Amino acid sequence: MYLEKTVVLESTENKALTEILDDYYLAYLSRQLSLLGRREVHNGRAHFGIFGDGKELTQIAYARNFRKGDWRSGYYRDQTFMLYLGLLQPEEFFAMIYGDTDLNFNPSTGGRNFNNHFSTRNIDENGQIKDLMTTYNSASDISPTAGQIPRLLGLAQASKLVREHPELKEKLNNNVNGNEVAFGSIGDASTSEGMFFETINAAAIMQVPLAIAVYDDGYGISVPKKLQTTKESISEVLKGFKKEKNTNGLEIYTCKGWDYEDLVKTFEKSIAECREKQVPALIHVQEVTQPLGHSTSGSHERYKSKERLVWEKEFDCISQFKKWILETGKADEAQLEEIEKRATKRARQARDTAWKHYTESYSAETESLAGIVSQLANKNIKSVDHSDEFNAVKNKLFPTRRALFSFAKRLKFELHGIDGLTAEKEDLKNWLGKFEARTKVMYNRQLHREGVDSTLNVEAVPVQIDKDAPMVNGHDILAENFHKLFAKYPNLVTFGEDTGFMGDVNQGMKGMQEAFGEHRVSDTGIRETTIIGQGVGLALRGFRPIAEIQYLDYLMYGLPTLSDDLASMQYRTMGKQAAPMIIRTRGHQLQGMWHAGSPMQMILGAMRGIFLCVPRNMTQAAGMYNSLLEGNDPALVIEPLKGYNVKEQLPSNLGEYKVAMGVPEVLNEGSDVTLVTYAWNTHHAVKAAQLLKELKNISVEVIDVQTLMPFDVNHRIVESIKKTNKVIFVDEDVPGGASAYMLQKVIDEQKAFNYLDTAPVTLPAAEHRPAYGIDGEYFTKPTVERIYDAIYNMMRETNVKKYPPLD
Ligand SMILES: Cc1ncc(C[n+]2csc(CCOP(=O)(O)OP(=O)(O)O)c2C)c(N)n1
Ligand SMILES: [Mg+2]
Repeated sequence: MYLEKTVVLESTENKALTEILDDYYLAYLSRQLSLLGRREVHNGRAHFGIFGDGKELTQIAYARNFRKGDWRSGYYRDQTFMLYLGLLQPEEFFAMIYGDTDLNFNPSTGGRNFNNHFSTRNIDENGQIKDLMTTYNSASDISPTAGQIPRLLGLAQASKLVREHPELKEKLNNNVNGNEVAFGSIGDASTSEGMFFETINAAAIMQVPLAIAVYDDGYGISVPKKLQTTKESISEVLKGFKKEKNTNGLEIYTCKGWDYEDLVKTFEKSIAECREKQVPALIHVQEVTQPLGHSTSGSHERYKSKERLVWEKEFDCISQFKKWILETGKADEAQLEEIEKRATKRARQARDTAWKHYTESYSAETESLAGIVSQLANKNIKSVDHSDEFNAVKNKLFPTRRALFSFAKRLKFELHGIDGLTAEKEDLKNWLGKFEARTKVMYNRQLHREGVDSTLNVEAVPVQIDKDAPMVNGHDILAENFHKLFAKYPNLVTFGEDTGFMGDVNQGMKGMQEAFGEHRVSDTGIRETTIIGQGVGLALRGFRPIAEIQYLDYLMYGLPTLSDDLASMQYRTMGKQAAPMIIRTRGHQLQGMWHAGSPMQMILGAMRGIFLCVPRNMTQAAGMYNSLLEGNDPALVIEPLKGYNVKEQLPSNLGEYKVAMGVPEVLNEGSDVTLVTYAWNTHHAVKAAQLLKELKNISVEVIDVQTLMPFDVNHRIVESIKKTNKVIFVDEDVPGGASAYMLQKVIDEQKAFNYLDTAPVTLPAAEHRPAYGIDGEYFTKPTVERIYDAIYNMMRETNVKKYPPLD
């Protein structure tokens, strides 16, 4: 616990007393931090702040029960919880508000995330997830309300899996012991979110050690409980979930946020039972206050009634705690005053240290820029003397990199037209280069794993097909390959709708549950958000989960968790946290508005940070799974729905061969037009290429990108265009969707524009969803004939004589 202990006393009674006074110190310190933090924003030394005032006692009582190996997944009010465990230092509290980018000083966010968004490391620089039983652990916080809840399911499930299968312990490098609890926290209003209810239901069914404390301060910003929660009470609402004798369900507890004894008792009991029996617990902490209002962005006097404000003052948990200490004679006024003084001093010191650290981090760069500005001033040329503007930037109360960089860039623009000043121009150029490189590290790196565990490092291993290889259904290749993977990786688990008993709706997991057990291959309810959450939590604790979403069109139900949590995890923690999970789904084509969609643009836009694999057949899909399990990047694999019952040759090195990420494959060599595509359209493309060759002697180079994220890392496509001078992008997303993404990558990033002799073409699906049936699909999506038309017309553009109109 982070504290300067009051006095160390011997007897049990005295120990309890010391603990109480320590708690008072911590609650008071935390409140001072909130007060000072708010002031920093209002003084203009920080942009924004959100604090945990009013919730101090609740969190102390909650954190008391946290053990090494446990996991927290909470929200922005949890500063006292984190202080109690020593996971937050007062200095760091301020460093977060200022946005200090020094990861040593601001380890939770490195300046990337809001203040009070906490995290601990779960992965080391070598990509090893380990030693989690020796530390207090916290998933990294996100701002979307209730977004922290789905992952609790996986964090808790990991304990259950290991308790029931102790042999897993060793396979997880002893990162999970089986007795750990996943501690969640959420505001009362955020329980209105669907993902909260979905998680409660799943946890109550699965019976996992998950505790959720609801901090009920009666408001979600300004909107009161009566508009948020039925009967104005989440514990009342959830009564139907309550565990009865011989049923599954949830234990529900209530207590009051200003009553220290009640809080301590309730949390002790609820967490002990949750830990021992692995029954989820909901602790509804009522009558909580929010003395400083929601955040620094507003004032609660605007929407709280006078009576409420009076009540909040009286029932402030620290005032009530003090009253109780005095009334029960545990300490006198003078003792408490001494504690208060000490806490206030500590908070101020922390603020000053953090501010100094933040501002000094600018010193070297500011000074070297000052040198350039004064060199210019010494030239005695009025137009190049920018000392005054520079001093204004330098003396800003709140220094920012933006102000410095913007000044330096503009200075560069100004000097550009002026003759001479060679040395100064060179110095400025160097300054800008160095500054930008440093800023990039601070803000633009770590979207994906960058060390030895980057999946980009996994090299391709060719698939081996023996001469007499049998032709089997696509799903058999997947199933046999998964069989090898489950044997090879003892921490591999999979789950989803119909994944377990049935082996998924398309039989890719056929026989897996029988072979590897229900704990590793399991069914879930229909609940895409928490299927993803389950994966995130399990991956954080060292499992390798494959979370199955039954069809690509239903990925949308899991999208918030994929986008807000999984995709941003690596980035928002600067690589300190990774959840290397695979999302397995299937889609693109198979007749039906919600069974044939290909919403790639949605994924490309919302899921940067997650690899996107788009195999054209099951041999390729299996090779992708083989690669992904060797790296630590999360990935989505979309198996082509039409391919399960198509025959493929059975490889002889299943589980071994690998597809390199971001490396396209040329399926058909050609010299007239480059056709770039992926997934099922590769088949249409190859057929169209054959037909064009046969009928018109047009030679098409067909390129399968294999993965959309990463995309053609070695710029293979532009090499093809250098030869053909024409490019067409074919896919079955909406116009302006993934085809436009590929176009941007190739034309803009790979600079293919210089090599084109006709306009680049995109051939996507129609704007609407794919209509039902063979015809509905045919007249919505790209086809062999449409590809033929498009390519012929491109040829015609450069040689009208040779290629007369098709009609
Ligand atoms: C999905 C989403 N919607 C809206 C918001 C904006 N927002 C931030 S906090 C908040 C209120 C949350 O209230 P509550 O859950 O009671 O927590 P409290 O702040 O009162 O502790 C809202 C609406 C958000 N962050 N995320
Ligand atoms: Mg609230």
